[in-house]
Amino acid sequence: MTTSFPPGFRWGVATSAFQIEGAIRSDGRGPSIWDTFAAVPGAIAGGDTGEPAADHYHRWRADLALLGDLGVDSYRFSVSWPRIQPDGRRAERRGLDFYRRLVEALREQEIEPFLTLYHWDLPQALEDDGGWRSRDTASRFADYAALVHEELGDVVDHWTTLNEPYPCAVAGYGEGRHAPGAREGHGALAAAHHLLLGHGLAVRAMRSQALPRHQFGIVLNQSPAIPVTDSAADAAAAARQDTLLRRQFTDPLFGGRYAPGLAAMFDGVSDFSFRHDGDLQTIAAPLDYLGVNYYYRLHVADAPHREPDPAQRTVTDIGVDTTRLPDVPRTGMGWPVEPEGLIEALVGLHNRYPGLPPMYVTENGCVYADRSDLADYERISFLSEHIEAARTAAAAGVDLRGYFCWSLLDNFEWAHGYQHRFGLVHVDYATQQRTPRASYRWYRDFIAAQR
Ligand code: IFM
Repeated sequence: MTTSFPPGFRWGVATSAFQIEGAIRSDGRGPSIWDTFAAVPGAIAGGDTGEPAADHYHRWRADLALLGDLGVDSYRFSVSWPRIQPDGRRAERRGLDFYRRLVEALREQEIEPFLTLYHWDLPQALEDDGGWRSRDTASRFADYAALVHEELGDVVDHWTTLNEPYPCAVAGYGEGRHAPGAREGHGALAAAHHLLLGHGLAVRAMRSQALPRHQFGIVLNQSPAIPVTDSAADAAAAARQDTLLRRQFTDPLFGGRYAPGLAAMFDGVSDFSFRHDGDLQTIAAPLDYLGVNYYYRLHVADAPHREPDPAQRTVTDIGVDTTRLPDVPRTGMGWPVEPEGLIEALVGLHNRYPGLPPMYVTENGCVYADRSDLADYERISFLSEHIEAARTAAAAGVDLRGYFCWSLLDNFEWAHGYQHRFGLVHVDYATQQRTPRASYRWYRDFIAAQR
């Protein structure tokens, strides 16, 4: 592999609060939408919940030792909103203190903290008031962001507002596959807008009290959509898929406009009155970085348009069939292994949006087996090929500043529960023993070779 990355390129790993912390009732934490969703029979595979996860809330010092041995210079993690504001409003000192201890210890190890404010764990109290359907949730998010930023701004420089608003909105409020489990079809569009508005309001609030060294960004999942044939119908279906998953977010953030075609995809059933004058300016305020999470491309075929069921409209009413995958290698999730998709994602963004801020690959990783596999050579191949793709994109002119592997530890994989293991480090959930996999040692040696 070619080993030249731009000077100062960051090497890291990523996690998120709900997926690793456990301790869902400790130190005043309030319930989140994922706690509520996990209690719904059948919502999560195996009936799994946010307990025990990797019990990181109690074992974080051991996990920081793993980071130190791995040799990463950066660590991307998220703050649990319901630890900080258990009811979405009142501040909980014990939650703030937990993250201060964590960040100060990272700094002692000379590991740069990349803090994400929202990785899907909305306080249930705010969902009870409408959740991301409600404009007020955007303001609540800005208040929360300002609070965390005020508390930790002396020790954290990299501030990410949202992780992947697409699944929050579409899987959460459109399809019901994720918390809060709402199947409201085009209602997902209002959720997506309010997430973006919350992002913009949060950046504005944090910038008003920021130090010059502070950087603000957002993380988006990017799955380029590829038509399965060269027919005009499949090409149009792929374009619709791209609009829904990517341009719904990137056009307002970096193009200063709402994605054209979004309304048409919903055949006039959608009401855009949730967009207010001035929102676009708030959302499109300049950022210091964009994080890209890349796992796979989507292979898209046109499908017959179904009339929306007024009681239960789902986003599949747009007539896109993503199930006809070509014959390519797949991961244990069934996701096609196509590192070239990472190049397409990064170069595509770079070309589409002049003035785009620098980018990081903020997540990339895989699962291959649901057994406890420590000799995970397939993961090593996957990571190696994707890192090479990142290098190719940087060589092609993309301003790429770093790469974060998903994930440090095995963790709670949302609706899949604990059956899928993304960790460089294996976690025995019964004993909480951590065992580094072959991929951990490979990544450690790879990072060392970059220095
Ligand atoms: O585990 C998730 C993460 O929370 C968000 N990005 C995708 C990962 C793998 O599915």
